[in-house]
Amino acid sequence: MGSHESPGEAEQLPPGQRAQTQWPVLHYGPVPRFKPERWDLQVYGATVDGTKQSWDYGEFHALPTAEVSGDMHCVTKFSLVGNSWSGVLARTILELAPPAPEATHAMIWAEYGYSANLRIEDLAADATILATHRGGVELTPDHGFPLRLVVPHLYAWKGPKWVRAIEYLTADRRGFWEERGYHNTGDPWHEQRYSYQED
Ligand SMILES: Nc1nc2c(c(=O)[nH]1)N[C@H]1C(S)=C(S)[C@@H](COP(=O)(O)O)O[C@H]1N2
Ligand SMILES: [Mo]
Repeated sequence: MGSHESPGEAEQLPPGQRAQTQWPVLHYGPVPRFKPERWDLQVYGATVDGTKQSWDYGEFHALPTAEVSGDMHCVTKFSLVGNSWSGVLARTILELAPPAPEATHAMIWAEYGYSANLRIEDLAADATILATHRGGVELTPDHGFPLRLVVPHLYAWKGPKWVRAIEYLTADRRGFWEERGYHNTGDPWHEQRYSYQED
């Protein structure tokens, strides 16, 4: 078995996944309509100084950007591979709006109340990105425009489309799918699909 860290032709997929080149649209509920003047990205909860921070659309687009590669593994067993994502690293947000030392997790909030919980270290990972583009092409509304989170080392439900906020937590709390039978951690390399697999 090769390492999933090694790029190239012999790329390994997590167990039970198959690679797909077509990018399907998959989400619960309607596609939100983007209203630039109403849009912001907020960081609140257990921040280091207890204050909420936010960036409006213009401010967010002035943040330093990065490009990372990362596969997208859906728990329904398709994997979208060979993606390059660009946007703002989640780590950049952690630096600009740091969590309190006692913060252990974060809830990522999207339009219409969709949410996913992560560990702070999942946000700090090298390839975790608030993506605006895939393959240099701006995301379409179906795929999360204007902003989606991509966490390549976890199942794709952990990456909300239409992200609006990051809430730092001092104790873990389950997000939308985690409350509905999916695994709290969702590591595809350990095939952590369902909550009944948690010990
Ligand atoms: N807001 C929101 N984000 C979401 C979802 C959702 O239902 N709502 N579904 C997740 C799941 S299960 C997957 S597989 C991916 C699908 O992303 P895509 O439609 O761009 O392929 O989005 C994730 N992000
Ligand atoms: Mo998914």
